[in-house]
Amino acid sequence: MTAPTSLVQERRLVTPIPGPKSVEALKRRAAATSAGLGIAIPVVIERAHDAILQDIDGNCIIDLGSGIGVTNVGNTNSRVVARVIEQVQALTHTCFTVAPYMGYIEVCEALNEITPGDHPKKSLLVNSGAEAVENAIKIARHYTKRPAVVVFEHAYHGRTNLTMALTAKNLPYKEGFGPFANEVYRMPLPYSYRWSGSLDTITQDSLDEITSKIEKEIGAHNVAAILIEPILGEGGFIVPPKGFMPGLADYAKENGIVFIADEVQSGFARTGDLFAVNEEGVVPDLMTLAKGIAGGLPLAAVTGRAEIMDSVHAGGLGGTYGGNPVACAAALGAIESIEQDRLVERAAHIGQILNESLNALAATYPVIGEVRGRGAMQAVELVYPGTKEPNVEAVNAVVKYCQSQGVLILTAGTYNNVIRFLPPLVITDALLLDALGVLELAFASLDS
Ligand code: PLZ
Repeated sequence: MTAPTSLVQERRLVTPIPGPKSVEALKRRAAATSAGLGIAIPVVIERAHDAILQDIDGNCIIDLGSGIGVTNVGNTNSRVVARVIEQVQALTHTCFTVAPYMGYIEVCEALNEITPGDHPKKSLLVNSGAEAVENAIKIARHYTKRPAVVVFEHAYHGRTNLTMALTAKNLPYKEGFGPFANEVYRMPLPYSYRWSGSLDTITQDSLDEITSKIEKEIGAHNVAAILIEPILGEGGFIVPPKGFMPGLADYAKENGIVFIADEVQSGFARTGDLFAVNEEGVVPDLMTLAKGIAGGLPLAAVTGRAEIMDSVHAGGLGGTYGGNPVACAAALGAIESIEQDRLVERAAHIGQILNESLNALAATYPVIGEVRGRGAMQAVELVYPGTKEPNVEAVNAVVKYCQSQGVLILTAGTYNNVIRFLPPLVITDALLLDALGVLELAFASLDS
């Protein structure tokens, strides 16, 4: 068997970013790939391990994005790689609904076990986060025989037709791609930094407003599902106030509504808990899972109450590739790594370092309006000093500076003014501190 990949965990620049080979390759990218695809950093990556990405010019870049929260266990994690190699040589595909195989069953058993709640659970495997969300809505509608879906401001749930309707932000996700699916109702989200009411009563006030809107505008008896990200990802790492998630889950329960937690970005140890809902002991009826589930291979899942998952007729759910054997092997490796390498604790530790450093920066640079997040899911919202006006200019300058020094960071936010930090949970303290040093220089280089 091939030895697991390794790469020295050090930032190292041998050319400017982008280097000459990347410049040439990016010309081919522009000529060959759809202009509809964005790009965060203008380099082409050749190999990676844990938190280091090496580009085709030989630059070693610190990855603070994990491919948007995917490589929680590190890139080319050795447990994932070993299982993938073994699996790809044994069986590449049958289609689970044609002829089953053990990997799919084992992943579902693991998910039923590790997700919150000790009631009987079942799972469905698919290929992407959007597909998981679509299936969760299909199942909730089938189970309740109701049409309406309640979603929130600042939400992100995917790019397919139904999930575009569920996603809040127009540009870039929805512009020109309609018409969208109907029976989707958007509710206000208690975004404390931008909440106009009193912060003392934000939880109760927002819950009252939402439940009153549901009663008046939809009728609770017409609502199949309430769908929410426990910490909003693309929306800018908005953490709903304490008590909000439990309050929403209780309301759903009282009204026979399926409560769905979209943990695609917040799940798999990211927040210093296995799942973000664990923080307040919320037990969703269904959860949508993806990204961190399989250490970089395409896999996603819906996991939840057996009676809901089993309410669908045989043949009602499926897909050619869902739960592909190689992706399942990767998931078993990733789940093993989360447990054996104690990544929940590691995420909490990373979160502490990140949060302290970002708060220290905020004390010096008034362009940072707020530091927020949980565990290794932290962000800063940038504003024009003394106001809450979104400062996209500063975000772009900081991102560009970091890139030029070999640090990859991602942005987010409804107003495009949030910098988010989602490092692999195996990042060393030394590498993280090096990246944070670069970030400090980036803020120091701003004009204001
Ligand atoms: N639900 C909470 O964060 C994916 C989007 C990247 P897919 N977020 C990254 C982009 O620009 O396309 C996401 C998410 C939440 C669902 C999804 C969708 O997951 O695997 O990208 O379909």
